Amino acid sequence: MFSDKEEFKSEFKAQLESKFGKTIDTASEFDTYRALGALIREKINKDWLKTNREYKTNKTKQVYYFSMEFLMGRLLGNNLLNLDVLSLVEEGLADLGLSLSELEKKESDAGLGNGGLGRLAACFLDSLASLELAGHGYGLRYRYGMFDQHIIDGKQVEFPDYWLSKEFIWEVRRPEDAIEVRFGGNVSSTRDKDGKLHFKYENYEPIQAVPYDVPVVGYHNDTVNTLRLWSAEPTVEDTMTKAEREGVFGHFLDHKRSLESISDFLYPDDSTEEGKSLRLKQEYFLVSSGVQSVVRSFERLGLPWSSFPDKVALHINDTHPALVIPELMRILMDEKGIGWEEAWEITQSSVSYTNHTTLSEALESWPVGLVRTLLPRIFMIIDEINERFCQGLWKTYPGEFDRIADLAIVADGQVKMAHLSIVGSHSINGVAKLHTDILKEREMKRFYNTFPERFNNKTNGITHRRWLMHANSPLTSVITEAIGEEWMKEPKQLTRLLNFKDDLAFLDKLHEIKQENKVNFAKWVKNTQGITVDPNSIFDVHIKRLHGYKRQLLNALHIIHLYNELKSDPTLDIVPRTFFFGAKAAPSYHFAKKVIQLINRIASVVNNDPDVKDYIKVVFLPNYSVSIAEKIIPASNVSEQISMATKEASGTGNMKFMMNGALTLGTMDGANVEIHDLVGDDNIYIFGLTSDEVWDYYRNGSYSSRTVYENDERVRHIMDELIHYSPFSKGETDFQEIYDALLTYNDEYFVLKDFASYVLAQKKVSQDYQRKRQWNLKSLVNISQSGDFSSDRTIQEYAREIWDIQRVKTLK
Ligand code: HBZ
Repeated sequence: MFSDKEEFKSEFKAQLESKFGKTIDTASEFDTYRALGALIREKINKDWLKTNREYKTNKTKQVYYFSMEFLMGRLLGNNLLNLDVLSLVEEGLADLGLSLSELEKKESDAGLGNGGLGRLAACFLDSLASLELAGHGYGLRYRYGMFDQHIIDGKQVEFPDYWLSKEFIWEVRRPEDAIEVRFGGNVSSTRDKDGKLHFKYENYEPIQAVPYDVPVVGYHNDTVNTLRLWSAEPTVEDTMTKAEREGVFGHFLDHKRSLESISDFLYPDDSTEEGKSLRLKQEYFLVSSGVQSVVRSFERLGLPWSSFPDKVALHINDTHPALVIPELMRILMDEKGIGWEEAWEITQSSVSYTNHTTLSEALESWPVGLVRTLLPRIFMIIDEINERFCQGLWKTYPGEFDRIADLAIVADGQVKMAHLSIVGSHSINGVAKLHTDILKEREMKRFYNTFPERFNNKTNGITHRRWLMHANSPLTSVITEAIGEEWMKEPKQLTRLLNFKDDLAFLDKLHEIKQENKVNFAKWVKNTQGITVDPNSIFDVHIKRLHGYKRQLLNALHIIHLYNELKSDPTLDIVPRTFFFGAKAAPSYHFAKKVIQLINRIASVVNNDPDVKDYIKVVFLPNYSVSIAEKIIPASNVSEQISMATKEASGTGNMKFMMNGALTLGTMDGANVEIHDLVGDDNIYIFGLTSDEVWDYYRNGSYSSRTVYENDERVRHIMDELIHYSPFSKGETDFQEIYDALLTYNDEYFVLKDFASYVLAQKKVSQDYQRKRQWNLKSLVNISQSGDFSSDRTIQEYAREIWDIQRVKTLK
């Protein structure tokens, strides 16, 4: 890499001159950022080549992680960290009068994801490379990522996120590896003299998929894996031919644009399936280009097809890429001449699937007519998979029509993608223990009874490199001073911090770091939002997508309650708190947008009321992103993880906060259950109904939000303030919809039901926060147990139990 700081400086200056024709004095900050990026890329390239060569020569088994989303965030800082040149570069730049942290800000966040699912994929890539595992990401190169959120007049307004306008310095376009993907048209079949059927696909529309490769750098090793992002780029020839055929040269550009639109934008809905045909096109575009390129690489090994599953693992991140299954079948049968049984065996042994949700509105299904028109050959194959599967079921469960109809892949005029994924995979996993149990015992019970051996749990994780070492370097240093460096490669070693639980000086140090992070964050809030926040107040943070089940509304109602208490007794002794929110709502999710409006209304009331503003403050951070998460999590005291039990599959934010010493205030949902198991009752604030209690309410149908309203005066007061004249309603009907959801429609997510217990838990938080030493001890326990939630642990489990892959070489 660089032998020392001086070498870095001279290479950097040379780069600036040769590539950009600039000197330190004449270069803009953006030029210097690009020059630094180009220099680092050159260094990475060598190891990238070496890694690829090594995989090829050793015929290493490769994992391809297919995901419609990779929420990468910024890459510069993390690449420098993983390359072990972070401080060298930082110091070198400082010598030249430049600040690395300022240059880092020049990079746009690669926001190619909605939330947890997309960020998990990004953490997994970091762990794969860091553990020297041959695993790559396959995704789409959206021209527009997750929308840019502005708050105007207290409401969310969406703007396009044209992240590529700034040039994405890490990608390499590889036109030589382009693939043709085909849509529409029709299929005819003929029989040869041996009676074998041959399918001919005609009149289709071809689209070029051009890969852009992004290097994924492992931590302190020589491994560089690949994130391959496909872009739809029609060839001029195709477009011209079509225009010629149809005699519409005038529409040449329209046609070109309509083809390109496939990889234009990320769908911003994280938990509802809209069933748009462009979305299905995107899914097949990713799948077909990806599987074709995987098959090409496999063929270069010169091995028999039967060894495909020994060399390739295809993982599907939720059902979005489920067409991997029929696409691989199509290639093996139609292009390679393999028979159904063998093709099926190969496919099923190669594919594995992760489920991320049990929300019924998020389950994908596509109308048969749409699939048949857009992907005629793929539909035929899905239909045949379904036929054979149902026949098999008939043999095991003769006469059980209901069961078979319930399990069928094609039913009620729909293709059910979860069913296709289960039937076509050898492994199906949930993302936390509770979630996997719910899949096995409830949502996928019949499938579990049919294929029990396929189901397994892989509790999510996060990369401690980005979320602790990079985001919180002061805490990283203190940990390392105490227990040495090994934890960085083996995060479970963080448990050694427990040896310091009686060390007052160490606990004080943890406290000082948190304070320092809070002060810095408060400065950032002042600069960007113009809001003054008190670093001595409790930083209580609720950052995640806005969704009914995540219950930002419960937090908001509680703030109204605190406000009411303070107004009725201004002498009330309350511990000052700052409530931070960051959340994007899907543009078409009206209710979620109303909650954002309510939070902003509460902020404007509370922050401007002289009676309360020194005790409670509310800050809504617009355009919540990976970069904002990296700033706020190290500065947090309380982590709000308050979903309605049974609804949050895992959560990963909860893990990031814990690792940075914040205490969880949460329900027994998702991975909160496992955090609770690890830290124990004293080091977490658990409240609300448990999953079993929720199931009981469902079974009895006995929940009545109206009864809560009638019996709890506090609830009544808050609810009435939403619709009657109050500082929050301002006499308008803005929040009628929220009122109705909670009372007229019986509160789908049990917000009012859990209100009382949430208030109690929040009180306990305030009391405990005042006992500094105990609080710091709780914080220490959380950090020390967080190693279990490193995505390195998760990825090792996937590698061993699902993908059957091993480390390529040992760590340096
Ligand atoms: O996946 C999330 C779960 O809600 C969360 O509990 C879990 O921790 C995380 C990682 O396993 N699910 C999502 O983030 N889902 C999506 O973002 C999504 C995106 C597009 C869709 C559907 C869901 O069409």
